[in-house]
Amino acid sequence: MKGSQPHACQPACPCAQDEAVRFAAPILPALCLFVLTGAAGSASEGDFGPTQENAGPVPAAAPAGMVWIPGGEFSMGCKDPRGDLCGGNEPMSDARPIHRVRVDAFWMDRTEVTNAEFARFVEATGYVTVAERPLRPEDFPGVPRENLVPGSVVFTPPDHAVPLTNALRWWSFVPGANWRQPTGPGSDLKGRENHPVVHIAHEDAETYARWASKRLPTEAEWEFAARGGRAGQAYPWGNELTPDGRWLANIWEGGFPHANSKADGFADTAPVASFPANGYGLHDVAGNVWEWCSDWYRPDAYARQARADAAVANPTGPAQADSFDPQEPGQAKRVQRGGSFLCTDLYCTRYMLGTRGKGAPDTGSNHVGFRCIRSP
Ligand SMILES: [Ca+2]
Ligand SMILES: [Ca+2]
Repeated sequence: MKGSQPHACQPACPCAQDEAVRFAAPILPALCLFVLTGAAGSASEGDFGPTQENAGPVPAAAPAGMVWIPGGEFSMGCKDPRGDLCGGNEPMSDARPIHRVRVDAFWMDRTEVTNAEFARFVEATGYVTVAERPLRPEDFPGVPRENLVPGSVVFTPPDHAVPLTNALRWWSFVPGANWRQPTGPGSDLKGRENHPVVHIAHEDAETYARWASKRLPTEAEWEFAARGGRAGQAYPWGNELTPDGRWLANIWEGGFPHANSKADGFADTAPVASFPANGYGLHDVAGNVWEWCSDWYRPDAYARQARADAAVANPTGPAQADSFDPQEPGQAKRVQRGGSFLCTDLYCTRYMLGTRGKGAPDTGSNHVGFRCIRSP
């Protein structure tokens, strides 16, 4: 990133680097929200070794909308990006140690699942997403019945700068918000058919995947694919956030959360594939919407699975009972990857390759979606 122009990044982060973001409202997605504190404690940086793709021909007849990911051995994780231009303020401790991992080949959706694709699934199956279902009083003891209304979490930014210490300043539970009504009653999908579907809970994504004879990727499969055959890069396109001043992902520019400059062209989700694909033909593996993976989250997952003597083959992450988020103990979480249109180097640089996100499985929001894979 040396030689980058400073104007390509945001002004200096207004937050102190040791400032903890503390909020544990169960309605909130994890995502960009958990920032600035190291999750896993110290871990060795490690080094990136080469990506060694599996040999062998690409099978004929690619499934519609999918690209071939050859699989192979690669270095998984990321270095502490603080101090790098555009590296943000987070140590990304949960993405270390960088370690060798091997994954088998698979097909992967070249884009996030779109509203049009999800609508075909719902039309064929009558599926009702988690955000559309009535809330059961027994699941919410003590909550008045009149408050038990279906809905989801929507980005509702203030019109002025606010301290980045409490995500409730820009997230709200909106009754009636769901994939059909991304910002709540009165909103719809008109003109958004080719945008990624949002307000997707983990089970919604899994159910869609099964219907499509696909599955969700493991975190290792997702990262191998997102790296596009390259090793140790900060972004799918290289090591500079905006080469030649070009924005190559739908993230957030300007003051967060109040003043999106839309320098990349989009304040909200963008139609899928609005930006160039990575080396494997995958679009939007950085930004646009977060993508669910099949793994349960814990911050020390890599330390537990890494081997010094060999690559870890096809890791699937910890068991549900072992899932742990120090920022919301007691809430098992699934891994999410890639960041979203709300990620910014002022607050959350999880569009950087190798970084990790997490979310309560029953909680979608208007920046969480998914894509699927299929084993050959
Ligand atoms: Ca944007
Ligand atoms: Ca994405």
